[in-house]
Amino acid sequence: MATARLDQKRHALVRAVPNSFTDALANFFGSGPSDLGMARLAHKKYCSILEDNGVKVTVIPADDDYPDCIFVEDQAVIIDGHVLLPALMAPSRRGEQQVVADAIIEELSGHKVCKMYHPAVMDGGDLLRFGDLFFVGRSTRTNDAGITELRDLLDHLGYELRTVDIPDNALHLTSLASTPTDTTLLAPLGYLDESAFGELPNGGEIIWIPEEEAYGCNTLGLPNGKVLVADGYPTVAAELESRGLEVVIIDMEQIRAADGSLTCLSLFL
Ligand code: CIR
Repeated sequence: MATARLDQKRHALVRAVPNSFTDALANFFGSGPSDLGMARLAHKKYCSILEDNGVKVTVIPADDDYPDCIFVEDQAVIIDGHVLLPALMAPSRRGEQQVVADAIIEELSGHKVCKMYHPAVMDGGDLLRFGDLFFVGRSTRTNDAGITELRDLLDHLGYELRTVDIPDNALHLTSLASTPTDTTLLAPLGYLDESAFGELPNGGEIIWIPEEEAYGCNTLGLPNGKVLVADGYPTVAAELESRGLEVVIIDMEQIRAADGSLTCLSLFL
């Protein structure tokens, strides 16, 4: 998930790959997963990398009624222990949320949970945290009413929120951008223009990546300075390594085929 600071990434919720994963929605980066075995292998590898790097991983069982259920990032927004359950735009994904919400509530007992209702809509994948600054994608999955509700929560927490318009050829903000550290933002040229994020606070840097490596811009930074990067995006890997970060490469082919990226697969509690 893209709403945790690096130091908050100690416990991740993930959801196992359902037998129906080959029916997952795919309209952007992918044309649909074709190999369930490879998808499961990639998911297992993802969980082991987190565990090997000191992150506790809790796995929610899969539900074959929900082909996209591995993408837990979309089902909840967790900011400093405050939980917002967004209303999902995609009808086939709405039923995924209750089980994820129950798992969060069990782990974070005592924290306040807010629920968003239609016509406000939002996918958690439209949120990106950059230290104390947040970005939200205005996309086919997140509308202005949803952004207003998110803004209420962030105002309450004292954080700034900026809106980024997502082009029609992309799903989410996190499909295009990530913050491998609390002061570094990766984004692709071509999809977003160089003023999309505004002026960053002191010490912040945007690394612009060539358009053909747009998918690779979704990375997952860990508290120990390692960064997960999808296999096949050499410019992304080289830019991070040149800044002293240790890159861990993972094969995301089957996850990408369902328009999913690294951050989509986890929620940090
Ligand atoms: C969908 O279209 O909803 C899924 N196939 C992909 C969701 C990816 N989630 C994310 O980027 N946060």
